Amino acid sequence: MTKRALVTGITGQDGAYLAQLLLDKGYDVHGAVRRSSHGGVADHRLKWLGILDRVKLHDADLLDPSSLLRTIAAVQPDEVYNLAAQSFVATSWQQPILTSQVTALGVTNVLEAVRTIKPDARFYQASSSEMYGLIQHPEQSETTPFYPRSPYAVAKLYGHWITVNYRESFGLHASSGILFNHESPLRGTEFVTRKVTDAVARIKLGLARELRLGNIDAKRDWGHARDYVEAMWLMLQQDQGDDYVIATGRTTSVREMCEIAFRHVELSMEDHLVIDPDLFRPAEVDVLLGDPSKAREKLGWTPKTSLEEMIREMVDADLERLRDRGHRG
Ligand code: NAP
Ligand code: F7E
Repeated sequence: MTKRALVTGITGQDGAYLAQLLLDKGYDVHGAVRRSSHGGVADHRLKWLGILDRVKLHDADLLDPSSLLRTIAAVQPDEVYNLAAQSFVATSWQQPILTSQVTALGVTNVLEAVRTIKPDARFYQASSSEMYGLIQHPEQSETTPFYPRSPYAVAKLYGHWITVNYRESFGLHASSGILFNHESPLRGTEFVTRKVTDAVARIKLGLARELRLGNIDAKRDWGHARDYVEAMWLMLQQDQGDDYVIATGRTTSVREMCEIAFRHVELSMEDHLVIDPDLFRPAEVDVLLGDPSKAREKLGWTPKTSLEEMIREMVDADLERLRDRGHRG
């Protein structure tokens, strides 16, 4: 029997890679897409992966419960992956109410639709290492206490606990993946890795001269999105829903990540980097380092791509994109 999956946030970085993985596994893949005035732009990641014509898209917004109910009724999914969110931490201080509505309450909207229409569907919630914030232990695992440091992180904490609560209250097969930062050539350019690789490619091609960053002493545990979506799928293949940390177990500063990118194209970071105080955040998450032991032992999951390999892949993809654009004039 062909399995059916519904992915919210299918137009985002993870949604696109997850859709590709599920198609490769023979799933019938459906995505919930919110309305955009930029028709044909929102689905650019699905096009980049060459899978747009293989997924079925439904008009649904996390802020509109009836659109979720109708979509779940129409799709009758075996698995629901809730990846939709206002996901940019910096924006969450500019739009805290919207962030709470989508990233926190939106999770309840999806869970309610699942509980009402398809309670036997397996549910995945995209939780985040940002929930650890002001870290309470040098290595963060499923049992480390949370201390969120942004409206985004507070919203994700709600999403995490409402998922746990629906599992415990209603017996839903609901899992929360506490994913540490994961990146790829499909990452939005507002996030620091892609901002760096895009700028490095532009500087290399003579299209820009400088790269402006905020706090380059912040440290993150960075992995590849392609590896991380596999962990999401593995969670829903277990007999019971549960919570899992997905991380590499290595932490690197923004400064070192940036050096890797410049080194790849034989440029010196010092010649181009400008520190901009306006890019510092009201409250920072200084360092994150995940302990993925449980995922390794229970899911058999390990990351495949090193930070160096990923940054090189991202710089190369940005060089190619910019060169293509140049040819098209
Ligand atoms: P992303 O690229 O920003 O994608 C977010 C997706 O959510 C997009 O498809 C967006 O649609 C959709 N969306 C936003 N508001 C919506 C609404 N009101 N209704 C329906 N859809 C809406 O994020 P990502 O990096 O793929 O991350 C996927 C999920 O994992 C997010 O929940 C994020 O918070 C979480 N997460 C990410 C990381 C990471 O490092 N990437 C780590 C931990 C957790 P549009 O295309 O229309 O904007
Ligand atoms: O920042 C510092 C910034 O925006 C990383 C989201 O996917 O991962 C992501 O959240 C670090 C921070 O990611 C710039 O201050 C310095 O310390 O790439 P980021 P994030 O905030 O860690 C988590 C796990 C999620 O769940 C989120 O959805 O880099 N930094 N200078 C900068 N960051 C940005 N964006 N831009 C700068 O110029």
